[in-house]
Amino acid sequence: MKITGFELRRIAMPLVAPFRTSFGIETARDVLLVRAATPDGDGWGECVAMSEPLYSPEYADGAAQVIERFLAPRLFAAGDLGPLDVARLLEPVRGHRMAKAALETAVLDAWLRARGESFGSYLGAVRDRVPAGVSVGIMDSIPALIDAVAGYLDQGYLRIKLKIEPGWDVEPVRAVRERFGDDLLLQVDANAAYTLADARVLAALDGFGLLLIEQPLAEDDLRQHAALAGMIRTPICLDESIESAKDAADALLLGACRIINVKPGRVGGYLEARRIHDLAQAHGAAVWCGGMLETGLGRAANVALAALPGFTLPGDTSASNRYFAQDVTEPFVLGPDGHVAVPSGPGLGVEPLPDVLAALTTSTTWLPAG
Ligand code: NPG
Repeated sequence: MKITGFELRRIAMPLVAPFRTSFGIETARDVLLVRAATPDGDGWGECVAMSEPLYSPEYADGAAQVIERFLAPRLFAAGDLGPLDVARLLEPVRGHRMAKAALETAVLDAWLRARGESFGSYLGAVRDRVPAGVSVGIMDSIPALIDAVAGYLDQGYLRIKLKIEPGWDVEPVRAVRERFGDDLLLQVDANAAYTLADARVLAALDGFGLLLIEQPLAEDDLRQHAALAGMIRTPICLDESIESAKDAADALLLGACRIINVKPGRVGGYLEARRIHDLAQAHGAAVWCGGMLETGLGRAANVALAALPGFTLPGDTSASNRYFAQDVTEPFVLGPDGHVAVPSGPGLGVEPLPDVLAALTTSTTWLPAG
């Protein structure tokens, strides 16, 4: 396939409510979109890097720059290419997985659209809809948290993830359990906010029947996660620590986690995400699909990935209106059964709405091939 150029487009998406995690508060999503232009049509990739390097070292301005200066030129120099070539061609550039993932996704989308095949079909989806979980940010008070959770359960979400940090952990979990009962599928996410010295607080969560605790410790410490696993009963799930299938293999072999949150952007793309799925399945470990406040473009691909057979836990694959009053595509909606439909059209199966895209765009840069 011939790529004639990449368009880098920045869009500003206001959030319906501030989203607070242990690493910061988001009030708007500053998104970098990549459009791959080919003679047979376009493909889209969404870069999940945030505007600041707080969740990971990548950030949107840096991703745009590394694509422009180092990544796109490597793809242009290769001439004709397919989606399986992208990671190999970009491999000499260290890191920058979110930037690489956006390029690979745009190429894969263009390629699949030209072939008339959907992301789900290509990746190996076995379901046409996926159960939706929702991530609930840190709140100012327990009553505000209870109201937020009640609202999401009324909408039909099947699983609740509470963001936690030191000082906002046992009490909010206890309050949600007491109010909504033991049957609620409940998990927590610390975004690396604790140390091994906090093991007693983390063990205090054992009594609440959580599905998992996500990324309690620092991203670069698999061994301490393995040690923590011996001190608490709640299964450990890793997110930030897993940047590749190799990391996943290390973590599973070390006993650092029993579950993996697969975020395609964090691991360099959907093809590496599928490798992690395959590896975890072979190892008997569960995976689920994470989210990074994606627009409908990124959400479409995530929902397709979440439909693979090893994705046995509900993901952060919520409806568009969890975050945005106006999505850039037709919105993803929560069905009455708490599921989101997997798009079946070619490629991502969704298109940016031209007027909405234009209204949200803050800048565009055209990178021509050759
Ligand atoms: O539903 O898209 C979503 C967001 C789910 O909590 C969520 N994401 O740590 O997993 C996370 C968190 C996140 C958001 C991480 C934005 C990084 C950026």
